[in-house]
Amino acid sequence: MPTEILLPDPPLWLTAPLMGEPDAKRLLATLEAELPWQRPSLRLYGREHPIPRTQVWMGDPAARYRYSGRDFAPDPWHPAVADLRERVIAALAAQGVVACFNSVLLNRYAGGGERMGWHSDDEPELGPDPLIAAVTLGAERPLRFRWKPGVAPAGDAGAAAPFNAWLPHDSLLVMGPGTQRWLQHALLPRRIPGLRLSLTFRWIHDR
Ligand SMILES: O=C(O)CCC(=O)C(=O)O
Ligand SMILES: [Mn+2]
Repeated sequence: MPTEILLPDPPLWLTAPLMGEPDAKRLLATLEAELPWQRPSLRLYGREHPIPRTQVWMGDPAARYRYSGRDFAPDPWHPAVADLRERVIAALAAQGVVACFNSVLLNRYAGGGERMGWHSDDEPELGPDPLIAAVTLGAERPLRFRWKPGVAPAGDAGAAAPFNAWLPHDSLLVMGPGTQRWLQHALLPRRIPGLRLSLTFRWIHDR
C-alpha cells in the first residue's frame, strides 16, 4: 500500500489505494444506498442552519458525541462499515500503528458545493491527542489545512502556509496525535463535480 508522508510532525500521512477495486466502488454504492443520511440543523447565533452536507454518526452504543450543542447517539454498525473499520485497523497495524475506533462520522458531499467549514476535531470526548483515520470514496477533493495562530513551524514561509491534502477515491488519511491541537482543516467548496463520501474513524472516551 503506497504511503505518502504529508507532514512529519504532527504526523499526517496518506495511503492509497486502501482496498482496491471492485471493493471500493461497491462500498461506495452500498453506503450511498443503505445508510440513513441526515441533514441536521446546527444552532449558530440563535439561528438554525442545516449543515451543508449529509451525515451519519455510527458506533458502539456508548460512543455518544456532542458538538455545536447537540448530542448525537450513534447508529449501530452497518456490516460494511464494520468491515472497513477492520481493514483500516489492519492497514495501520501494517504501518506499525496500533489503533482502535469505537465510532465513525460518515460525511456525504453530493457535489462540489457541499462542504465542511474550518474546525479541529478537538471535542473533549476525543481525548487530548486523538488519532483520526479518514477514508475517502468518490470524487477526489482537497482537505485544506492551516496552522493555528502561533504554532506554525519556523523556517521558510512555505512551511507555515496553509496546504492541501488531495484525497483520492479509496484513500486513507491518518491525522496523528498533535494534528487537532496544532492545525485546523476544512473541506472547502470547489468546482469539482461528483459525490464524495468520507468516513472519519475515532475513539470516543467515556465522560
Ligand atoms: O470529509 C472530509 O474529508 C473531512 C471530514 C472531517 O473533517 C470530519 O469528519 O471531521
Ligand atoms: Mn474533521
